[in-house]
Parts: sequence; C-alpha cells; structure tokens
Amino acid sequence: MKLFVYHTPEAVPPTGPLPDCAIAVDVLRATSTIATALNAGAAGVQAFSDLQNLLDASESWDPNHRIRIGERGGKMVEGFDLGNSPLDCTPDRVKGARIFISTTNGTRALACIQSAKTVLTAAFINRATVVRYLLQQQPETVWIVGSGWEGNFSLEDTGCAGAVVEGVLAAGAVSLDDLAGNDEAVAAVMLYRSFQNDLVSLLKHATHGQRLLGLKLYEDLEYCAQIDALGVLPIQQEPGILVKHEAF
Ligand code: 3SL
Repeated sequence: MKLFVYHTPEAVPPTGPLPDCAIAVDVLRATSTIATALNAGAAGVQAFSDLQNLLDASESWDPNHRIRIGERGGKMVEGFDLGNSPLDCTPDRVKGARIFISTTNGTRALACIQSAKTVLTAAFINRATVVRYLLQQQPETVWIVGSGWEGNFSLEDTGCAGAVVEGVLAAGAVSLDDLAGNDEAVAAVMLYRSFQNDLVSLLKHATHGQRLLGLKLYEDLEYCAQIDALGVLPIQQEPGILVKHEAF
C-alpha cells in the first residue's frame, strides 16, 4: 500500500490513473459533520459543490425525510435547514433522513475524487475506522485529499491526513518510507506528531479554526478535535452519495 497526501483538491493529479481508494478530509467541518450524521442514523449524505444543484436535487424529497445543509464562509446559507455544525446532527434530528450538503471546500474535495473505485471520508473523529479499512482491504494506492480553504493549505486537513498515515504505521507492518507515496505524506505525519497530544491547539492555530472561533464556534472545534471518537466509516455508494459502511 502507498499513501499519497494532497493538501488541496487543486493538488490532485489532473490526469493519469485514479487510486484504488480516495479519502476526502475536511476536519473543519464537512467530514466531521458527515461522520456525525451517519453515526446518528442519517440514511445517507448527498454532497454537492453547487447550492442550486442541491436545491434542485432535493426538491422531490419528502421534506420530513430530508435535511438541507448549506454553508458558505462558516455560516448557514439562508433558506437551508442547518449550517455545517456537526453538533446539530443529533439522532432526533437526522435519524432516517437523507442529508443534502454543500459546503465551501469539503464537498468540492469529494467531487474531485468521486470517480475513484472506493471513496471514503475522514476526520479526526473517525480516523480509527478509516485506518481499520485500509489495513483490512490493503488498497494498493490511496489518495488522502485535504479540502484546504479556497485552494490553500489547511493545517487541520493535512494534520488529519497525517493521523491516518500514523494509524497505518502503528500496525507495525511497514516503515514510513515504504508507506509514503509522496513527500506530503511524510510532512503530514510529522505535523500530526507535533500536535497529537493537543489537537484542539492544532485547530486553534489553523486559519479556518480562527475563522470559526470568530463566529463563537469553540464547541465545534473541541468536538472536531476528538481522535477516534466515532466508530463510523462513511463510504461512497454512488457518485456523491455517502452511506455508513455496514461492517464498521
Ligand atoms: O469549507 C468547508 O467545506 C467547510 O466545512 C467550512 S465550515 O467549517 O463549515 O465553515
């Protein structure tokens, strides 16, 4: 298995073969929200980069069984049911519902890898299930793609990519040099190691963490900084639609 880390969707190779497994990461907050919603019993999460496409696709769904999540710049989009806070995805709200979600960067990251054979999402809160999947399935090539912020590097996404690399290394079967497919994978694991005992502080250093703190969303940061808190693995069932992997 070779793990390749890409800091942003823009850094993903535009041509050439797709990996056996691609993993989208948006710790703050899309992939934390997706994991939380599926863990709380949502029937599925359909991701859109475009808000109008989301509204069109969700129109025919029974309003009692659909939740529209829309976020831009950290705030809820007017007319949507929820913003992108994972803390809003409680079982009483999301159980049995199809979630339609569009966020500034996270859903774009998912869109850029949706043609890979297997597509997963990772956040700190479900890192362990992603690692378990990789160890069990042993895909030959894996891309871990950070969402970044509008094309720029995000500390928290690369830190989480490093947490996944570290989790695979902890199984003890391979060395970092054998596992890393690019230099970014090595840098990511070093970043994770520097903050692993204080992930809240990693999120506070991140520019998007600071943006969310400015919106008084400290509890979201604290929640998203919990490592291995949820036993849920979001996996793409068909392009753009994620469900809970039954075996995890
Ligand atoms: O950029 C994104 O996709 C977001 O998840 C941003 S936010 O954390 O909801 O503000």
